[in-house]
Amino acid sequence: MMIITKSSDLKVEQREASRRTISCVASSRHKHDRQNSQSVHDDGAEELINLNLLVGIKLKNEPMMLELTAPVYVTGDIHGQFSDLIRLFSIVGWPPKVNYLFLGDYIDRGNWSIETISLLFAIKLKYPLNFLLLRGNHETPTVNRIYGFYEDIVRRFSNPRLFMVYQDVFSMMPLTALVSERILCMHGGLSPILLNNDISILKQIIRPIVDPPNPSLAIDLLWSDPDAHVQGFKTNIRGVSCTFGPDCVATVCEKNKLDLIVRAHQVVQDGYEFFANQKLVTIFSAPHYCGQFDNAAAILGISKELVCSFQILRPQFPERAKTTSEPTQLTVYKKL
Ligand SMILES: [Mn+2]
Repeated sequence: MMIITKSSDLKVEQREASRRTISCVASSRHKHDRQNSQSVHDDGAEELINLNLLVGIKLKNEPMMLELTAPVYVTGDIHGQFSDLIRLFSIVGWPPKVNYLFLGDYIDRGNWSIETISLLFAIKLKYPLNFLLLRGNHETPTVNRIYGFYEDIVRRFSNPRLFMVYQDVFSMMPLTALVSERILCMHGGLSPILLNNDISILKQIIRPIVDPPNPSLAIDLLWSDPDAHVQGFKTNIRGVSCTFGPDCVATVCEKNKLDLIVRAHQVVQDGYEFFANQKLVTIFSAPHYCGQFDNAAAILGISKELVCSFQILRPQFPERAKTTSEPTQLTVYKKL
């Protein structure tokens, strides 16, 4: 399934793609500052709408559960931390040099949501087969209306359509990915529905889903959290979806012959954190999150042989010059 796009001058192409995106959103900032008026002008909104429409078609044609083959790098929450995303690509490799699977939450919280989602969508458009984007809970209108994305859009663009165009694209994003038949990935976590069904049910979720109902399989995949003190499923203190215990992870893995579940959705101090006897790992890829945490970010590398390792991005404080480290932990998941 995973096909690496071949090109002789990939780096040049990539730089051009990102520069175009940046110049488009930068021009919106500049023009807004200069004119600060309601008049209709070319603020880049039309170009972003076109980008969204094209990406929407790509996403719509993907299966609801992506099935891919390692090697791949799995990335957690980004939350508008554009410069950290650039740092991540610089360290791990610019697409399409390596395969990427992102686990959602591209926007909100950070200051550069539009730049972040635009760059990711531009790369998705150029390299759709080895640059894969799952949906996070922030890629839903009830959330991104409140946590920054909507305000970014209305402040910088005069086109009222733009916000809803983004929601249309988000409603088409796949919710899960299965790597080499052994590693299941999603943004949030497990659902009680997975106790009584095998994971093929994940392929049957119907799109578009603008705002997933609570409760539902879709909302659990986007919102649920592991909790070591829980057995089975319990109400989540977030007020949405549920929490699940290590026993649920063991059951779902055993039933579906899975080695590992990879999810994002929670800040973890080292950028990654294991749960349930290393059957589940949380990945978070926004270092120094919101400027309020001193967490590192991590990217999970899964080799062709299903050896998992973590690339760590340290927060960039002046007193801590170290920006990355060697892979810290190796866990071998053998294919049977
Ligand atoms: Mn989240």
